[in-house]
Amino acid sequence: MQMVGQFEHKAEAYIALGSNIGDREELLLEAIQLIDSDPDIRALRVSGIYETDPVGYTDQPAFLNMVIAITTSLKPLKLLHTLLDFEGRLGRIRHERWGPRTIDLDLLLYDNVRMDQEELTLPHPRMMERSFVLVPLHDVLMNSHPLHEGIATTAAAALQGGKEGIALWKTINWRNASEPFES
Ligand code: GSY
Repeated sequence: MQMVGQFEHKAEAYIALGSNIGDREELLLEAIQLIDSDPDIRALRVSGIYETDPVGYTDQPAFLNMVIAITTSLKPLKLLHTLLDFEGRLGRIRHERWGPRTIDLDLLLYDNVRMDQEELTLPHPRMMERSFVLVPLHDVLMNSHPLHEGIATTAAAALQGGKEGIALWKTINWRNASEPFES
Protein backbone atom coordinates (compact mmCIF):
# COMPACT_ATOMS: atom_id res chain seq x y z
CA MET A 1 0.00 0.00 0.00
CA GLN A 2 1.49 3.34 -1.07
CA MET A 3 1.38 6.19 1.50
CA VAL A 4 1.76 9.82 0.48
CA GLY A 5 2.41 11.80 3.66
CA GLN A 6 -0.20 10.49 6.06
CA PHE A 7 -2.64 9.68 3.23
CA GLU A 8 -2.95 6.39 1.44
CA HIS A 9 -2.72 6.87 -2.33
CA LYS A 10 -5.66 5.42 -4.25
CA ALA A 11 -5.26 4.97 -7.97
CA GLU A 12 -8.06 5.13 -10.52
CA ALA A 13 -8.01 2.16 -12.87
CA TYR A 14 -10.18 0.76 -15.67
CA ILE A 15 -11.04 -2.90 -16.16
CA ALA A 16 -12.57 -4.46 -19.29
CA LEU A 17 -14.94 -7.37 -18.76
CA GLY A 18 -16.03 -9.86 -21.42
CA SER A 19 -17.99 -13.10 -21.50
CA ASN A 20 -19.28 -15.34 -24.29
CA ILE A 21 -20.11 -18.63 -22.57
CA GLY A 22 -22.88 -19.47 -20.11
CA ASP A 23 -25.08 -16.83 -18.47
CA ARG A 24 -23.02 -13.92 -19.78
CA GLU A 25 -24.84 -11.12 -17.93
CA GLU A 26 -24.83 -13.00 -14.61
CA LEU A 27 -21.09 -13.64 -14.96
CA LEU A 28 -20.41 -9.95 -15.58
CA LEU A 29 -22.48 -8.95 -12.54
CA GLU A 30 -20.80 -11.58 -10.35
CA ALA A 31 -17.41 -10.31 -11.51
CA ILE A 32 -18.25 -6.71 -10.55
CA GLN A 33 -19.55 -7.88 -7.18
CA LEU A 34 -16.38 -9.88 -6.54
CA ILE A 35 -14.15 -6.95 -7.54
CA ASP A 36 -16.08 -4.52 -5.35
CA SER A 37 -16.08 -6.91 -2.39
CA ASP A 38 -12.28 -6.78 -2.21
CA PRO A 39 -11.38 -4.47 0.70
CA ASP A 40 -8.70 -2.78 -1.43
CA ILE A 41 -10.90 -2.10 -4.47
CA ARG A 42 -14.04 -0.04 -4.95
CA ALA A 43 -16.14 0.00 -8.13
CA LEU A 44 -16.86 3.63 -9.03
CA ARG A 45 -18.63 3.62 -12.39
CA VAL A 46 -20.08 0.91 -14.61
CA SER A 47 -20.49 1.21 -18.40
CA GLY A 48 -23.40 -0.04 -20.48
CA ILE A 49 -23.33 -3.71 -21.43
CA TYR A 50 -22.64 -4.12 -25.17
CA GLU A 51 -23.19 -7.17 -27.33
CA THR A 52 -20.24 -7.46 -29.68
CA ASP A 53 -19.30 -9.66 -32.63
CA PRO A 54 -16.22 -11.76 -31.88
CA VAL A 55 -12.98 -10.25 -33.10
CA GLY A 56 -9.92 -12.32 -34.04
CA TYR A 57 -11.16 -15.90 -33.88
CA THR A 58 -14.65 -15.25 -35.29
CA ASP A 59 -16.14 -18.77 -35.12
CA GLN A 60 -17.40 -18.35 -31.55
CA PRO A 61 -20.50 -16.90 -29.85
CA ALA A 62 -21.10 -13.14 -29.49
CA PHE A 63 -19.60 -11.47 -26.43
CA LEU A 64 -21.07 -9.21 -23.80
CA ASN A 65 -18.46 -6.54 -23.06
CA MET A 66 -18.33 -3.72 -20.55
CA VAL A 67 -15.81 -1.59 -18.63
CA ILE A 68 -15.73 -0.49 -15.00
CA ALA A 69 -13.82 2.34 -13.34
CA ILE A 70 -12.39 1.45 -9.93
CA THR A 71 -10.34 3.05 -7.23
CA THR A 72 -7.74 0.88 -5.55
CA SER A 73 -4.85 0.92 -3.12
CA LEU A 74 -3.31 -2.13 -4.86
CA LYS A 75 -0.23 -1.66 -7.03
CA PRO A 76 -0.64 -2.63 -10.72
CA LEU A 77 0.85 -6.15 -10.51
CA LYS A 78 -1.02 -6.99 -7.32
CA LEU A 79 -4.23 -5.77 -8.96
CA LEU A 80 -3.49 -7.95 -12.02
CA HIS A 81 -2.97 -11.03 -9.82
CA THR A 82 -6.17 -10.28 -7.94
CA LEU A 83 -8.11 -10.09 -11.23
CA LEU A 84 -6.60 -13.41 -12.41
CA ASP A 85 -7.68 -14.98 -9.11
CA PHE A 86 -11.23 -13.64 -9.63
CA GLU A 87 -11.30 -15.11 -13.17
CA GLY A 88 -10.43 -18.51 -11.71
CA ARG A 89 -13.08 -18.20 -9.01
CA LEU A 90 -15.66 -17.42 -11.72
CA GLY A 91 -14.80 -20.63 -13.55
CA ARG A 92 -12.37 -19.32 -16.15
CA ILE A 93 -10.11 -22.03 -17.47
CA ARG A 94 -7.54 -20.73 -19.93
CA HIS A 95 -7.63 -23.10 -22.94
CA GLU A 96 -7.13 -21.38 -26.28
CA ARG A 97 -5.69 -17.86 -26.16
CA TRP A 98 -8.34 -16.37 -28.48
CA GLY A 99 -11.17 -18.87 -27.81
CA PRO A 100 -14.48 -18.59 -25.92
CA ARG A 101 -14.36 -17.69 -22.23
CA THR A 102 -16.71 -17.54 -19.24
CA ILE A 103 -15.11 -14.31 -18.06
CA ASP A 104 -12.22 -12.13 -19.08
CA LEU A 105 -10.93 -9.34 -16.83
CA ASP A 106 -8.34 -7.10 -18.49
CA LEU A 107 -6.56 -4.24 -16.77
CA LEU A 108 -6.65 -1.37 -19.30
CA LEU A 109 -5.39 1.74 -17.48
CA TYR A 110 -3.96 2.48 -14.04
CA ASP A 111 -3.68 6.21 -13.32
CA ASN A 112 -1.26 7.51 -15.95
CA VAL A 113 1.14 4.64 -15.37
CA ARG A 114 3.12 3.40 -18.36
CA MET A 115 4.92 0.11 -17.86
CA ASP A 116 6.09 -2.75 -20.04
CA GLN A 117 6.82 -5.92 -18.13
CA GLU A 118 6.45 -9.53 -19.20
CA GLU A 119 3.31 -9.95 -17.11
CA LEU A 120 1.72 -6.56 -17.63
CA THR A 121 1.82 -3.70 -20.13
CA LEU A 122 0.03 -0.44 -19.36
CA PRO A 123 -1.90 1.05 -21.02
CA HIS A 124 -3.23 -2.28 -22.34
CA PRO A 125 -1.27 -2.84 -25.59
CA ARG A 126 -4.26 -3.76 -27.79
CA MET A 127 -7.00 -1.57 -26.34
CA MET A 128 -6.80 1.23 -28.94
CA GLU A 129 -7.51 -1.31 -31.74
CA ARG A 130 -10.52 -2.83 -29.99
CA SER A 131 -13.84 -1.06 -30.44
CA PHE A 132 -15.45 -3.57 -28.05
CA VAL A 133 -13.18 -2.06 -25.38
CA LEU A 134 -13.20 1.62 -26.45
CA VAL A 135 -16.99 2.00 -26.71
CA PRO A 136 -17.72 0.92 -23.09
CA LEU A 137 -14.52 2.60 -21.86
CA HIS A 138 -15.82 5.90 -23.21
CA ASP A 139 -18.94 5.51 -20.98
CA VAL A 140 -16.84 5.62 -17.79
CA LEU A 141 -13.57 7.39 -18.65
CA MET A 142 -12.95 10.70 -16.86
CA ASN A 143 -13.18 13.66 -19.28
CA SER A 144 -9.86 14.87 -17.91
CA HIS A 145 -8.02 11.65 -18.81
CA PRO A 146 -5.22 12.29 -21.36
CA LEU A 147 -6.59 9.57 -23.69
CA HIS A 148 -10.20 10.82 -23.50
CA GLU A 149 -10.31 12.75 -26.78
CA GLY A 150 -8.85 9.96 -28.94
CA ILE A 151 -11.09 7.36 -27.31
CA ALA A 152 -14.22 9.52 -27.74
CA THR A 153 -13.56 9.91 -31.49
CA THR A 154 -12.88 6.21 -32.08
CA ALA A 155 -15.83 5.10 -29.93
CA ALA A 156 -18.28 7.41 -31.76
CA ALA A 157 -17.06 6.20 -35.17
CA ALA A 158 -17.39 2.55 -34.07
CA LEU A 159 -21.00 2.99 -32.96
CA GLN A 160 -22.08 4.91 -36.09
CA GLY A 161 -23.99 2.70 -38.51
CA GLY A 162 -23.38 -0.40 -36.39
CA LYS A 163 -20.72 -1.55 -38.86
CA GLU A 164 -18.36 -2.85 -36.18
CA GLY A 165 -20.92 -5.27 -34.72
CA ILE A 166 -21.28 -3.42 -31.41
CA ALA A 167 -24.74 -2.72 -30.02
CA LEU A 168 -25.83 -1.43 -26.62
CA TRP A 169 -27.50 -4.48 -25.04
CA LYS A 170 -28.49 -3.15 -21.63
CA THR A 171 -27.71 -0.40 -19.15
CA ILE A 172 -27.61 -1.34 -15.50
CA ASN A 173 -27.80 0.55 -12.27
CA TRP A 174 -25.26 -1.70 -10.68
CA ARG A 175 -25.57 -0.40 -7.12
CA ASN A 176 -29.28 -1.13 -7.23
CA ALA A 177 -28.69 -4.55 -8.76
CA SER A 178 -26.30 -5.55 -5.98
CA GLU A 179 -26.10 -5.34 -2.22
CA PRO A 180 -27.47 -2.23 -0.47
CA PHE A 181 -24.88 0.54 -0.77
CA GLU A 182 -23.71 2.42 2.31
CA SER A 183 -21.92 5.67 1.49
O1 GSY B 1 -9.71 -10.21 -24.38
C1 GSY B 1 -10.68 -10.12 -25.29
C2 GSY B 1 -11.42 -11.40 -25.56
N1 GSY B 1 -11.98 -11.29 -26.90
C3 GSY B 1 -13.08 -10.60 -27.29
C4 GSY B 1 -14.03 -9.84 -26.60
O2 GSY B 1 -14.00 -9.65 -25.38
N2 GSY B 1 -15.03 -9.29 -27.38
C5 GSY B 1 -15.09 -9.47 -28.73
N3 GSY B 1 -16.09 -8.91 -29.39
N4 GSY B 1 -14.19 -10.20 -29.41
C6 GSY B 1 -13.19 -10.76 -28.70
N5 GSY B 1 -12.18 -11.52 -29.14
C7 GSY B 1 -11.47 -11.82 -28.04
S1 GSY B 1 -10.03 -12.80 -28.08
